[in-house]
Amino acid sequence: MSKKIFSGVQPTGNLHLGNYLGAIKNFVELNNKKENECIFCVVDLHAITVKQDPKELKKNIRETTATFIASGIDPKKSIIFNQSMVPAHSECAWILSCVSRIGWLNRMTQFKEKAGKDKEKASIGLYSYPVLMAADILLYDATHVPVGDDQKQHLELCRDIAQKFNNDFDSPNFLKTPEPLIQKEFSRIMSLKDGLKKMSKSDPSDLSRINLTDNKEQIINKIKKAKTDPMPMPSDQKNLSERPEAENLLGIYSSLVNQNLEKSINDFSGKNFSEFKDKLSDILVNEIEPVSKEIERLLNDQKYLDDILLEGSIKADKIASKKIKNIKQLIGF
Ligand code: AQP
Repeated sequence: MSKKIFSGVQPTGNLHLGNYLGAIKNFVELNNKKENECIFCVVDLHAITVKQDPKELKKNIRETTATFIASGIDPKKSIIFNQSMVPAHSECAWILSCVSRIGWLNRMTQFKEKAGKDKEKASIGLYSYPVLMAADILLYDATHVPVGDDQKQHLELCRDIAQKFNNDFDSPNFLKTPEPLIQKEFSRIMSLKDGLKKMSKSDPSDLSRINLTDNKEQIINKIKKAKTDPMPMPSDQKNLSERPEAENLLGIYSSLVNQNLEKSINDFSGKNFSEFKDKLSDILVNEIEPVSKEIERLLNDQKYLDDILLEGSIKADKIASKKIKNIKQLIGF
């Protein structure tokens, strides 16, 4: 069955192994299926929910675009564009924010995590971020949204918003409720420094993540310094959750070699971490180094990247402006 795919990545720099294994690899697989219609968005409006340096933001928009292409998304097959070039996203987000309920947003755990203790000082944009995300998806009638595990709650909210809009305006199935596409295993990659914390772009420690722009030496060094525990490699899954760093590294390994956790545990059962880390570094270098080199090459051709975004935004705008016109009609504008 053909799928209409929509997903986005924030151009906030330092795209990492979590983004890659949790989301981008999945994008590439979906892009490669002939029957799918895919739209991949550089969500720059989401990025400004926290303060951004304008020059850095511009650079990061190109870098995220380059990462999509270097990872294997074909811009001839899929639409790649940046959100701020299509005005319907902002318009639709406002309309949907009038349909959404404060109680729903109050339950979003990502806001609580990102705003931290000082919620009063967080931007309103950071709070209403999931409504903009719903607008992104619903404008394109997406049937499936590939995301990492951390976005599951936002996807559920998107479905609630779509259903409420359809009820409020007596238009059954007008906004399509999308299905999340979340990897069954290894959908949340954790920090290399703390197995209980998500690997994240905004972690102040660069050693906490493998960046997709890291070279061979950096990858090897980061894996060498990755936190472990004093015990030998685990021999079964029992009590593995009490060893979050071992579980995370084994998860990364399993995801990269495409095998289940049990098989990876058997491969390294009782061995020293150093032996496992050498193997993991080799595999990571093999997977990430070509991507990193291609990102570097593409970044030297800014015009190519800007043209991809311009072409993509023209195509996206055609779809989104039609939908927003219908939305406006329904609400009586
Ligand atoms: N650690 C992760 N494991 C698995 N998937 C992940 N994703 C992010 N981190 C992990 C998935 O990557 C996609 C793009 O994410 P994003 O850049 O839009 O935003 P994010 O989830 O807020 O990513 P970060 O790294 O945590 O950014 P910061 O530090 O800026 O907040 C999404 O599908 C996400 O699920």
